[in-house]
Amino acid sequence: MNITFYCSRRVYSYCVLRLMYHKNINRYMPSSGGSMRQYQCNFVHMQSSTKETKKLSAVSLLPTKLKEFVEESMQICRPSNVHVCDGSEVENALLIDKLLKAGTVVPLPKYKNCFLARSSIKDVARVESRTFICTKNRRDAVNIPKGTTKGIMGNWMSLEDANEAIKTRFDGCMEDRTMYVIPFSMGPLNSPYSKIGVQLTDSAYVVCSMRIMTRMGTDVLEKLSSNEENCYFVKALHSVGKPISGLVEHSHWPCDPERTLILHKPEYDEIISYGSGYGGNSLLGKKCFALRIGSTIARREGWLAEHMLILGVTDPKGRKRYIVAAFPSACGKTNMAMMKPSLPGYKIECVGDDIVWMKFDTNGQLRAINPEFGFFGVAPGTSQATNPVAMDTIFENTIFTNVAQTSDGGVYWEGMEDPAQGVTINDWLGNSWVKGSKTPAAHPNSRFCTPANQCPIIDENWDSPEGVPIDAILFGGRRPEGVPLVYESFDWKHGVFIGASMKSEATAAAEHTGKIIMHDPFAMRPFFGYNFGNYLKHWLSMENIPNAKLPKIYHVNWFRKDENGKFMWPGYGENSRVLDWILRRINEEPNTANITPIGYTPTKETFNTFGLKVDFDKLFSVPKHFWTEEAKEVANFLYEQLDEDLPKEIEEQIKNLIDRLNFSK
Ligand code: OXD
Ligand code: MN
Repeated sequence: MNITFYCSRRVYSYCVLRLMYHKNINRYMPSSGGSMRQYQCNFVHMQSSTKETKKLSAVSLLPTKLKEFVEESMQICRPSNVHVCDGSEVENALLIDKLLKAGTVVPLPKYKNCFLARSSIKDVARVESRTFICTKNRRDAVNIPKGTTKGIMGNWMSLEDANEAIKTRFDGCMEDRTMYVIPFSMGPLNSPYSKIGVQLTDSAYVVCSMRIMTRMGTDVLEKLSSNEENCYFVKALHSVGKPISGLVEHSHWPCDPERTLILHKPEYDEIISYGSGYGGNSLLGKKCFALRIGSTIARREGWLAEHMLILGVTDPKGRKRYIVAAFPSACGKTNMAMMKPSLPGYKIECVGDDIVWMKFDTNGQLRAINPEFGFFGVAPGTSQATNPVAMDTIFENTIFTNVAQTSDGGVYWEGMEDPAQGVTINDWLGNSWVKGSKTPAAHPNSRFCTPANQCPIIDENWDSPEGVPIDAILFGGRRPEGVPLVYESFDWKHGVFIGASMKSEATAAAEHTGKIIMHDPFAMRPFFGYNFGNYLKHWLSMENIPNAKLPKIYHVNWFRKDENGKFMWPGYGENSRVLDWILRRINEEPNTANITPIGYTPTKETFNTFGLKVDFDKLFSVPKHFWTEEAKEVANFLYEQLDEDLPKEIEEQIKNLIDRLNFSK
């Protein structure tokens, strides 16, 4: 193999210093310089005066475990170059330049340092049907449904089949390309809650996006080698696959959609992703690590890795609380995390919009970090009206994917304010587009990938190694019928049952289409790293943590419609009224709740609807007929999906709900 190694002077110096330290070398002479070169050097041992003339690449100088991972993957993928990433501005500029030359991205001169990528039409979303958890025993990865029921909580593949699939896909898949080595941290590098990963990829688009979404580069390498005996990292191997000849018009976006496969081996903390460059399939720190592998690590270590936003809310008296909320993909987590509250005196600050890692500390306080470093948000629907904070965040240092482009060098998507007179639009495929066209301008799952610290309301503790204290957990979804705006669980077990019963209208974030209502327990259905029954047991076990102060649990639904199909609640900034009530509950204000069969709902006196035209009674009604059907359907779902894996406590919750409904008016 004749491979060229690239890295920056910084990475190389780091590697050389390590080697000098370990091998007792006193001096080295770099034979080349520059910002991003092929580095090699001669080492001089002062004691023996011997001059080592061996060419040493940055890879050969990496911590042993990492070196082995890279070298083994090089043997399989056979790249022509290897580039160890340092995460610097210079490196990023170099890669963007490469992407511009390849036509993978185009510049957006209207904004500062923003680019637009157009993917292949066959590679636009997560592919849940091709995503697998690979374990020795099937039941460790997925719950076993009853009889012939099809399981919907993830897919299992045996390790043997996975290894065979990897062999047939990865053999020589990086020939004539560069393999990038991306050291990254999920969470602040110095936080006890954080974990390190290393992703190998053949996509420069992925490197640039990972630089936005994670803390990546030389600092992470340094952290890895600071404790070489316990050098731990999650291994993530990614290839877009070879370009396929049939997709000539998208040759700038190599992918292999027919053979795409996303595999997770939780027993080895490994991720292997092939064939797709789309974010959820290729930015392996996000769904693959922070949720699927993360949830298995969390179970092992006694914490929670969840599909949730984190926000800080300060009331008019200056009391601040942090809240996490789990909504299925594309249900408005980013909007809520960046909410501009309509209620006077309230302030919202954003910690994260998609993923949370949280753990009870030794004082029993639940503390959370956002393991990510950026936002990979759904663009359509984002506007000055719906999310002005996001609009103030995303027009700098951002990679947009599959949005429409305007003739003045900007972007456009459905819901966004119209461009100025005379400005024309090209849709996400690059074709000329006019308002009223049958096809959308932007792909419904088009995204912005933007640094979190650009958010004008980013919380002062968003990057804090100790995380933030959590006082409430919200579950929610798009429920057009029957489900009140907000209700509170009776206790922790009931809250876990509410999470298990979550449902929502399908979205464009994955391959599902249509407005069907799908079960999405804990908003984790596509992201469980292990058997959902065991996941429920893990959540239930939090009650046994000595002195754990269990946060209150709520269900919210911004999407209830009236008999004319109109939304009953204005949503967005008005959702601060729901937070106001939740804070009253947390602060144990008296007379704030009515008891209903499904949980506590707000009293009219303590839920602020001042200035709004809403029908309070309808918004909070708990229709007996609807809920009796709902309870039956949820019970059926849980019994059929989980069968033997259904925890006794959840069975009890089902019975209790049915009993409460039977005895209600
Ligand atoms: C996401 C998703 O991209 O949930 O965040 O699909
Ligand atoms: Mn998500």
